[in-house]
Amino acid sequence: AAARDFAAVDLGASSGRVMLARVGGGELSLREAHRFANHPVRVRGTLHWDILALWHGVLTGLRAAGREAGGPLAGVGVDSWAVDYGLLDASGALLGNPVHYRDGRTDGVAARVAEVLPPRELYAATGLQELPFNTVYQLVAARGSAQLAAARQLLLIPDLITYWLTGRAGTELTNASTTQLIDPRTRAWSRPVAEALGVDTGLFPALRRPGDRAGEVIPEVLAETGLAGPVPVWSVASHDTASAVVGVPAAGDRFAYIATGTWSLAGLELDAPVLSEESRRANFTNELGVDGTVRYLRNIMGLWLLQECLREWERAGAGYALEPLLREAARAEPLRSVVDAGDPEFIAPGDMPGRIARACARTGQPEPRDAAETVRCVLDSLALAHRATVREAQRLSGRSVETVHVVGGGARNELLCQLTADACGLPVVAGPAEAAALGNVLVQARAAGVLGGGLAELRGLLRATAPLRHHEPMGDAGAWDRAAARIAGGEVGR
Ligand code: LFR
Repeated sequence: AAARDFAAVDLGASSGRVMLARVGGGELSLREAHRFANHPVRVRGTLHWDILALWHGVLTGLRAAGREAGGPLAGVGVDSWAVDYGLLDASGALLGNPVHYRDGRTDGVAARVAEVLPPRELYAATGLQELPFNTVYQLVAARGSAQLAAARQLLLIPDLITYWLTGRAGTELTNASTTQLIDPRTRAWSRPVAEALGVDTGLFPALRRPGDRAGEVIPEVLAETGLAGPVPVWSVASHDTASAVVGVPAAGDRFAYIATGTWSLAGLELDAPVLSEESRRANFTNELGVDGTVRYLRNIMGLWLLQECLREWERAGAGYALEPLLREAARAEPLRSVVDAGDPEFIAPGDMPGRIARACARTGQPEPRDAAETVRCVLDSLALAHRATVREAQRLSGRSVETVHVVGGGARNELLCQLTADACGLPVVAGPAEAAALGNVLVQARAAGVLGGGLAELRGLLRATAPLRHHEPMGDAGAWDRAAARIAGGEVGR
């Protein structure tokens, strides 16, 4: 079909962006219409998302996208990070700012929930890894609050933005699967889990699937953005990781992916969930993907470790530029010290260099002596966690892989990609960095009838159009084994 223009709204933990894509007739091109910072705000002890600032960024971005597009937009789709939500009152007004998943309100909640519903049963029913901030734990933490009592609807972040764009409320499935309230076998709400934990799934509007038409941009937003209507809004894989996996330029099924950004999400695309007790203990998750797929993966701390170090040094008045620091890190002694990059102790913000140094000391390793050594420790540790996760995922699922695809922002980090190839002992294909936005527009374009076929065809178009970098594994494979042995639990994560 002839090429059309689509806008992808992709909200990440450190920045949001509106990308303009041209798709069709063999073409797939993407450019950034607008990028804006995402600054979480702490007030009265709680860490919030500044959702109106994000909404403002979305509107500004849509205005820019509309201006730059050749003609009317054939669609808009929204994806973002997972698990977090806004509550609406009976009139549809937002009740307070959404709480950030890194807020401390969920501390200790998973343990309390475990007393009511044993982790074994929770995993068998939902297949979700235990992350302290899963939506279900946030809802248990919020139980009894005036806000939750006043709430008539709960909208996950991309669903909230989609609601403001269209006036229509829905719950998109890939992101719903991160709530820990969905049964990955039926791909519907798990009544037994909701009942056991006293969660009212009636707060969630009806489920929607990627490719469903969510609605169209309402007149108020058309006026605000200068877009020419009608503009359809499509449900995409609204969990950014689900969109990023659509955006993996893989051929066949013998591949692992690592979606890198604030987090590293490393794993496999499967046809069915793995709900074994062994899988639970290895803390693998079964999130839902497009076209009936399962994202079998583990959350690794990701570039958050590096971003937080940079913020801390900046606060201390010793700001470093990233590029020279990475060059110095590349020359630093390899594998001098490593930490467990799956450890939840690194989730909260604050003094990351100090926490890394203490983790090194605790495991009998030398503390990094300067910023470059700290950065090297972070990147070596991420590569080591990538390796452990890719290996474990294969073992637990019975699927073996030949290639590791690194997509997302971290694909631009050549040192991280090379270390990942070395650690995994597998070739790494790096790129595209904008996999989430690409996955978002591919699903829109298919829904709009501009593209056809399944994931294989969508990925074929990516391979034909996206610039990719190849890294062959090098170096001493045994050194990675020895480094892994230095950190307790390093081979199985948490
Ligand atoms: C990545 C991501 C992860 C999710 C984390 C928190 O951006 O969506 O998949 O576990 O953010 O929502």
